[in-house]
Parts: sequence; C-alpha cells; structure tokens
Amino acid sequence: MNLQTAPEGAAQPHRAGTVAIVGRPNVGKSTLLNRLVGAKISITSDKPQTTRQQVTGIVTRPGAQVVFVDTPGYQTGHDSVLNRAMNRSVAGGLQGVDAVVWVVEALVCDGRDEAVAGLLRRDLPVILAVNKTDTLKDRKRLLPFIARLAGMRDFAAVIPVSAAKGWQVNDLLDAIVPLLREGPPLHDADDITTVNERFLAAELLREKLFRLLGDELPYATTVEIEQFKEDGNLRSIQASIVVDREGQKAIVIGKGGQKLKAIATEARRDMERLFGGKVFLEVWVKVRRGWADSEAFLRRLGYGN
Ligand SMILES: Nc1nc2c(ncn2[C@@H]2O[C@H](COP(=O)(O)OP(=O)(O)O)[C@@H](O)[C@H]2O)c(=O)[nH]1
Ligand SMILES: [Mg+2]
Repeated sequence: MNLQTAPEGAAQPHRAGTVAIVGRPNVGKSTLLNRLVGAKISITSDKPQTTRQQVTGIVTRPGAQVVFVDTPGYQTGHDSVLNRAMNRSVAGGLQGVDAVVWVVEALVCDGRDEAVAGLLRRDLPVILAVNKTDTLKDRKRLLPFIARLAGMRDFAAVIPVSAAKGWQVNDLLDAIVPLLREGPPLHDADDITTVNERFLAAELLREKLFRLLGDELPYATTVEIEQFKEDGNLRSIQASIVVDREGQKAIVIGKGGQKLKAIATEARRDMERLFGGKVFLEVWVKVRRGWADSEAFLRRLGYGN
C-alpha cells in the first residue's frame, strides 16, 4: 500500500447522524452552526434569545454527513406562550439525536449552563465545546476550567474553539464523526439546511431587528412573510415586521423611515448572499397586540411544530 496516495479514511464506513447544539443563550451556538456549515443559516446577535426555533445545518464531507440542530437557548425567564414554545423546541431538539455538542463560554459556567447540562441524558455522547476562546488573554486559564467541567459528566471530547474565528471548528467536526452511526447520507451532498427559504428570509429580517433596534424592542417584535415568489433567479418577498404596540411601530420605522430602510437593506443583502440571487424585498410594520401570547398566530409562524 502506498501511504502517500491512499486517501485518508478510505477504508472507513460512511457515517451519518443528527447532532444537537445546546447551551444557554448567547454562548455562540448559532455562530458555531454557521461556521460549521460555512453559510449564514442561523441568525446571531449579542442579545440572548435571538434564536427562537430550531434550525438545521447540514455538513457533508468525504465519508460522513452531520445534520446539526441549532436550538434556542433554554429559557428560564418569564412565562409566555412564545417562551414555552422555545423550551419545547430545546427539549424536542434533543430527541432522537446521535450526539450533543454542549457549548459554554470560556471561563463561564453558571446555574444557567448547569440547567442545560441537566437536560442531557447520561447515555448520550456529549462533546463539550468551550467557545469564545479568542477573548482569552491566556489560554492556560482554560485548563482548570475544563477540569472543573470534566467532573460534571463523561464527555466524548472537550474542545476549545472560537466559532467567530473558526479556530478548531474542524477538530470539533473530527471528534463528532466517530460518534455517528454507520449509514448512508441523509441528504444531498449540496444541501446545507432542511428549513425552507421562506423561513430563512423571515429569520434574516428578524436578525436585523435584534441588531439594529435597542435592547428591549427586539423581544416585542417578530416577522411574518406575506408573500414569497420566485421567478428565475429573482425572489420577490413581502414581509411584515410585527410589533406589540403603536409606539414601537414608530421606533422601528425611525425618523423619515431611516431605521426601517437600514433594516430592510441589510436583510436583503443577507438574503441575496444566502440564496445566491437577486431579492426584491418590501417590508411593512404592523401592530398586533399580544402576538407573543397568541397561540394561533405563533402556529401560523411555525412555532411549536
Ligand atoms: N468573541 C467571540 N464572540 C462570539 C463567538 N461566538 C459567538 N460570539 C458572539 O456571541 C454572541 C452570541 O452569539 P450567538 O451565536 O447568537 O449565540 P447563541 O444565542 O448561543 O446562538 C454574538 O454577538 C456572537 O458574535 C466567539 O467565538 N468569539
Ligand atoms: Mg442562537
């Protein structure tokens, strides 16, 4: 055998499976998913609870396919129909998975992190990903931190990463593959997600609300796609930003409509990048009192499926 030309892992069986990415809000789960997949399919912001529903990301490499499930961070805050739907989504995301990546922030593990760890079945292989290591001045400080977490349960691997910079994200993938079952790929090699473009469009617009509005307002808003038409390489999308009160509508629109314009422009750019084609995007703002507590409305947006 010629070791130099034999492709690595050529004799290995193909593996495939589903892996949940869990962790408390804001540790970088969605950033990690996007880094793994190499495209922005899950929205991110510096505010907790940006992700509200499950998003899948598919990674195909020679010999293996991993379907990652990004979950909302587990909510311990106030009780609303929306928050309960988000927590169902976390628990649901853990059903039927082959392995879990539990994400924590370097040097931080508090009660909220421990609550997430408590949800993980003992017999499930768990990889601990210690994220945001790029913020550390001295990586040596990770050692005692990792030692403390390693005492909490058995981990299949513990891997310091930086989702933002991409550092060691491939090593994480390398550690995941052996945990999957032998079997054929579950999706086409060029699929990157199972969610549809209509959902992704709503999410990309919602991300701009989290990034461009103040601290409180994003939580009072959501997005509904009214129309999604594809004509060749052009997508025509009509979307509503839904707010809870009249006063919030004025803030979203901004002086002379500037705020709404910035939100729509940034969203359109992201959509064009992700969909690989031109997007014509029209955005309105509408008031719908108590939307976060309206079962019927949330169901229409796809929550609690
Ligand atoms: N410095 C640094 N920031 C990160 C990293 N990963 C994520 N973030 C930031 O942390 C915040 C939360 O990220 P997000 O992916 O939305 O977290 P999630 O709530 O766990 O999905 C965002 O502002 C990200 O840019 C990282 O590796 N390093
Ligand atoms: Mg997220």
